[in-house]
Amino acid sequence: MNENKTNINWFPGHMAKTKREISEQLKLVDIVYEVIDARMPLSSKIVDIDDLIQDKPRILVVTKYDLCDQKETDLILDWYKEKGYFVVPVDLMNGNVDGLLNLTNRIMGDINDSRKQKGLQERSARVLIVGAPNVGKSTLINRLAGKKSAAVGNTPGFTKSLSWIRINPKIELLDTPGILWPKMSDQEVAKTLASFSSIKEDILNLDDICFYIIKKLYDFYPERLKERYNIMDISDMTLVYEMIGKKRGALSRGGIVDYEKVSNIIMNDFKNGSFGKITFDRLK
Ligand SMILES: Nc1nc2c(ncn2[C@@H]2O[C@H](COP(=O)(O)OP(=O)(O)OP(=O)(O)O)[C@@H](O)[C@H]2O)c(=O)[nH]1
Ligand SMILES: [Mg+2]
Repeated sequence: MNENKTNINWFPGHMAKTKREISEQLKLVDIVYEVIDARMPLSSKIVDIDDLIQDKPRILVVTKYDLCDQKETDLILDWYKEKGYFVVPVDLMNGNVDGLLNLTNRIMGDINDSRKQKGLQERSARVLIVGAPNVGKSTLINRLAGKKSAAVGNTPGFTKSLSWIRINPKIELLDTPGILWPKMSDQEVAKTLASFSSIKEDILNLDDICFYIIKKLYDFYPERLKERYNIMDISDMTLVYEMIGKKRGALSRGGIVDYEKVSNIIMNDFKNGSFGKITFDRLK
């Protein structure tokens, strides 16, 4: 198996550029939707987002709620709520986004009240979506915009012209989401993100991610690991791989277990939801 890759390069220059672009865009927006993944509501959170969006009202939009272990995820969402966040879980595949739209209108109502007091006109809410890779930003935009979406024109005076999509008479959305990075320097966070494909598999090696997935399943969902692979002890990962390889026929010529095939089996099973609804984060 491959040796551990311990140092991850997060391209700080690229990150700084993205942040600069987002802070430019922020001048034009009223409300930020910060998108996080319900299966990793802590790990997929952008760490230094508060500096970036400062006092803009923000809603934590928790996507993939249909895929998470709701009991565990709700504990973390309650904790966010206690800290004063607006939190809206969504299932973008089957559910609706009415709760998110209603909350947006409510927040914008307050903004418009204070605009009126200053003698300014009421206006529609301008929303910017930010979040880590693969958390569902584009799906959210498409879901909000629906079929009746139409670009409402570019904002002048900006180097890259921005397109706004009108969601309804009261809400407009910036059509390109801002992609930001969570706390990748933390190996645990990086591996959780890799497990749910929020960072590319080639950044961390596949065996490391699979070991991590097996370990997390063992810690949090041991009965499911037992059910699928008949594994009850993970003290020796080589044995774990042997078991899975034999059980699933991942053998090379001569009947020797093919470790690479086993890693692919684990990853595919995990991605296909074979272990059921899962949440990998826990409050400390
Ligand atoms: N089951 C389920 N899948 C979702 C949900 N939201 C998004 N997805 C899936 O998650 C994957 C990533 O969604 P995208 O919308 O492309 O994510 P993104 O944040 O735009 O990703 P990048 O553009 O790569 O940063 C897609 O396969 C979506 O179908 C959800 O609420 N439930
Ligand atoms: Mg996208």
